[in-house]
Amino acid sequence: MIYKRSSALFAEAEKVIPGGVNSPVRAFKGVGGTPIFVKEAKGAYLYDEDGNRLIDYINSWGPMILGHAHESVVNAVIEKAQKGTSFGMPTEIETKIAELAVSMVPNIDKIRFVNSGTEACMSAVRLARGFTGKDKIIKFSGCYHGHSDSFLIQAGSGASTFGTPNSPGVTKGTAKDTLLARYNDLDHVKQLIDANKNEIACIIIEPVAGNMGCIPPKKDFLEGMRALCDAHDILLVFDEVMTGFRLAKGGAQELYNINADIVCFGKVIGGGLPVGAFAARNEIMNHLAPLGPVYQAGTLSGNPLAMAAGLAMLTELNNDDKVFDRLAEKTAYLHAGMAKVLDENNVVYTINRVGSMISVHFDDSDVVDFESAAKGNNDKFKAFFHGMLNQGIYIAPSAFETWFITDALSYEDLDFTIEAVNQASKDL
Ligand code: KE4
Repeated sequence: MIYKRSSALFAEAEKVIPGGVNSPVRAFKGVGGTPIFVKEAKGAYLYDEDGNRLIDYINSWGPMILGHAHESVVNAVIEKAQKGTSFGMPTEIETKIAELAVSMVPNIDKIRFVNSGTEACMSAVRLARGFTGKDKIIKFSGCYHGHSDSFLIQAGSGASTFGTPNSPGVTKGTAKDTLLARYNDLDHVKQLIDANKNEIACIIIEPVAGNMGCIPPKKDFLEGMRALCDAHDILLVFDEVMTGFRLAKGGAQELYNINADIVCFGKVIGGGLPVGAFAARNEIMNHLAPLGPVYQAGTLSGNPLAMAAGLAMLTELNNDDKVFDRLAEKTAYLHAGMAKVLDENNVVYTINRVGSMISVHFDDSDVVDFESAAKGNNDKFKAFFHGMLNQGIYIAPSAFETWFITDALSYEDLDFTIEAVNQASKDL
C-alpha cells in the first residue's frame, strides 16, 4: 500500500495541529508509522488519500454501525442543513429523538443531549454527586469515560497507549475523589466501599469494557455491583457510549437485564455527528437545571443536524428487528475464522467478543481486566496491525481498543479479512 499523500498531509497537519491529529489515538503512536488520511467512505469501506480502499473495522470508533454515508442519515442531514444549522433554541426534532431513545432503552424517563461521550459521562457524574450529596466515585482501571479530569486516573484507550495513566493537569484534589477498582473484581469494589463509607456517589463502569480491548463482565459481576449500589445508596452509572444501541436496542442494560441508575450514550446515538447523552429516571433527571440545582449546559447541545443524523440512525435500528442478530452473527463468523487461521499459524492469542465488539490479544491468558490486557505482546500487535493494513484492512491502531463491526460488512468482506489475518499472522 502507498501512503505518500497521507504522509504529506500528516506533515502539513503537524505544523498547525498538536501531533497532527485532533484526537491522540489517531496518531498511530501505539503502532508506529504515520496515520492514514481518509478522503471519503461508503458502507464498509474507507477510501484514503492515496486511492487505497480499506475495509473499516473501527467505523469512527463505533458510530457507523450501519456503514459509512448511510443514505437515510446523509439525506436527513442534508435536508436539515438547508433549514439552518443551529439556533440555540428548542426544536421539535430534539423531542422526537428523545422520545425514540426513551422508548428503546430500559429504566430511563428523560434524556439530556450533549456533544460528546466525555460530556455525557462528566455530566452524569456531576448529577450523581448532586443527587446523592456525596463526592467520591469508583471507576475501573482501563475503563475510559472521556477526558474529563475525574476520569483520567489510569484511563483506558489512548491514555493507556501513551503510558500516562494520570494525565498532567489533573489536580490532586480531583484525583482524591476518584477511587480505582479492578474490572471484574467485586471484592475490590466491596473493599473500596467499606473503606469510604457514605462517601461514594456513584460507580461508573463500561458494562462491556471496550477501552482495554473488549472485556465482557464476568458472571454475576454486574448483578453484584447492582446489589452493592442498592445496599450502600450508591448510583450505578453505565457508560454505554460504546455499547448503547450497539449490543441491543436497549444496550447492555437489555443484554444483561441489569438496571443502571444513569446511562451515558455517544457514538451510535449521533449517527456520526457530535452527540452524547445521559439519561435516568425522573427522580434523578429532575435534579438537572433548569428544573433542579445541578447545572449542565451546551451551546450546540441538541444541534438540529446532529439530532437529524441521530434520529435517522436510531429509527433504522429501531425498525429492523434483525440488525443486532446479524451484527452478532457476522462477528461470531469473523471470530471463528480468525481463530482457525491463528491456530493453524501457531499464534499465541486470546479473542474476546460480545455482540459486535471483538478484540484480539497476543497473549494466552484470559483477558479480564486492565492488568491482563496489558500483558498482550505489543510488538506482535504492531506487526499484526501493519500486516492487516498492508492488505487493506483497517483495525484499531492500538491494542487497547475494540473492533466495531458494521452491518455493511458482507461475508465476502469477512472472508477477505480472515485470509488477511492468515497472511498477517504467519510470522507472528
Ligand atoms: P468522546 O468524548 O470521545 O465522544 O467519548 C468518550 C468515551 C466515553 N466512554 C467510552 C466507553 C468511550 O469509548 C469513549 C470514547 N472512545 C474512544 C475510543 N476508545 C474514542 C476515540 C478517541 O478518543 O479518539
